[in-house]
Amino acid sequence: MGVFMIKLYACLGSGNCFKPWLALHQLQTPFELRLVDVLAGEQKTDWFLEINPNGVVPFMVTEDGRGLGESNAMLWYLAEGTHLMPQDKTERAQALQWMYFEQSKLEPFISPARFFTTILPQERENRAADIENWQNAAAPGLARLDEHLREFQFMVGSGYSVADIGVFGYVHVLEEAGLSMDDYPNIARWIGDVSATKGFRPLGKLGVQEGKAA
Ligand SMILES: N[C@@H](CCC(=O)N[C@@H](CS)C(=O)NCC(=O)O)C(=O)O
Repeated sequence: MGVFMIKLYACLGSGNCFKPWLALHQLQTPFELRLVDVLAGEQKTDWFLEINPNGVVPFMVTEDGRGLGESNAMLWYLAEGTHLMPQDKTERAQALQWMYFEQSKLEPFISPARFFTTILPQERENRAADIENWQNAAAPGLARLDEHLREFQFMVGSGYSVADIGVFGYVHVLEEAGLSMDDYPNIARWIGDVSATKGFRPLGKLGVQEGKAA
């Protein structure tokens, strides 16, 4: 255990920022939240680039003062030694498998489709062709996920884990990307189950009454 309180740099509305934020709440780990205004470009300003030269959020500074990028790496760090980490070696690898799947087959398409549909709706018309391409590109990954969740209650067999949080981040807001939950009944059931886990908080609560100055 280090000497600092974990510090999470995050922006409002982001599925990637939501992931470590939700894990921190569910694990009841004390942390400090610093909101970064991505729409205003704050992630590319000098003060933030000094902390994270990659210029993106989420970014986490751990108890020993070292920095960590990538939402799913943060989840892995937070889950270590807790009930969110599967006990079984193969299940730990399966958890990683689904977290890579999320970053390669789901997030790269759901996230921009949602951004230009819901976060910046004024761009929706200009980006209509791109949005449709992203929606089409997300569909096979979502169909595969739906099929998996027909067989399993959660992402790995033993129950709710770090993999559920990683996949949930963007999948639970797929309708904000113009996709329909009616196409994915098992995903819809799983979203209900994840939302009912202990200490769950919705994405809309990120930053509400907890943002702090730098
Ligand atoms: N793969 C990264 C994605 C991080 C990312 O793209 N963050 C977005 C917000 S969700 C961002 O900071 N965008 C601003 C930019 O790229 O300048 C993760 O999972 O953490």
